[in-house]
Amino acid sequence: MSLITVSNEDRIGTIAFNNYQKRNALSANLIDEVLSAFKTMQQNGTRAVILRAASYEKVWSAGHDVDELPQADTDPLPYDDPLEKLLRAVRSFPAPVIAMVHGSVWGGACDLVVNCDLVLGDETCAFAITPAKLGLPYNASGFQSFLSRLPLNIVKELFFTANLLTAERVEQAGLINEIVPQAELESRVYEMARTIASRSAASISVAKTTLNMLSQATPLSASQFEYIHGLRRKVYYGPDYHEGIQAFLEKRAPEFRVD
Ligand code: YZS
Repeated sequence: MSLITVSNEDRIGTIAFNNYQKRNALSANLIDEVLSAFKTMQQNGTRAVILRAASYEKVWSAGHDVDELPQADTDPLPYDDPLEKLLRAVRSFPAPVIAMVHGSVWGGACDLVVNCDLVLGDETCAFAITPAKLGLPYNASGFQSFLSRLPLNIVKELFFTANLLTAERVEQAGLINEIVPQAELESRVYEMARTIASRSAASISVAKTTLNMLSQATPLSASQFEYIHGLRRKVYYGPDYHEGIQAFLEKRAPEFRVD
């Protein structure tokens, strides 16, 4: 059975997560389906894509499928991880990708949302980024995506507390373009997509590519990158990551070492 639903009308594509049993966790299979939908939409000249959940539930997406994360001693978010492939597909899609968010957004799904070009949500939307609950060292490209969207102190609050930030807070911080009442969310999102589709596709495409490049243009030397990578390696080889994943699988709170 398909884990997403896909539709296309008037060159506006819709990709909807449809695996609520697993809280729309971003499994490799679900991501494969999304990547294939993006590919078809690109071939069809789709002018805007809306990324949403198939129904209005409490959770928009629970993030990376934790069952598919390595249990220890391996980089949990390498370049070829399915989530990373999805983020690159969103960034490189030649037309805008709009996240339409009802409900809570967790971990890697937050990274997905900040990589979307525009984000509209309703009063139920809330965002938590949770590597500190799993003892997981987040990757530099992920941090960069958050930093290109949010002030440093808000990124730190998200990563240090792993708490949900409410719709009001994320709107103030600039993560989201607009909070719209639930009853109007869908019509507002599709209205924005229709406006985009009526403008010059060539102009928008080059604007997206250029803005993405400029917003990510942080000079970092090779040795600084290797230093960061070494810090991450210590964490995914260390006890916290092992404990964090085990605790999730055993449905208990993690007990991180205090020394
Ligand atoms: O027990 P069953 O088989 O029914 O499965 C349960 C959950 O185990 C499953 N599920 C997940 N499976 C894999 N990966 C997930 N991320 C995930 N989340 C949930 O879905 C079934 C229903 O879950 P419940 O917990 O019973 O649902 P509910 O009581 O409605 O609570 C929903 C939330 C979303 C609050 C809860 O499931 C939750 O806290 N999930 C984990 C959220 C999270 O921390 N996600 C971040 C995962 N990590 C990442 O994306 C990054 C790698 S990082 O860690 O760096 O941020």
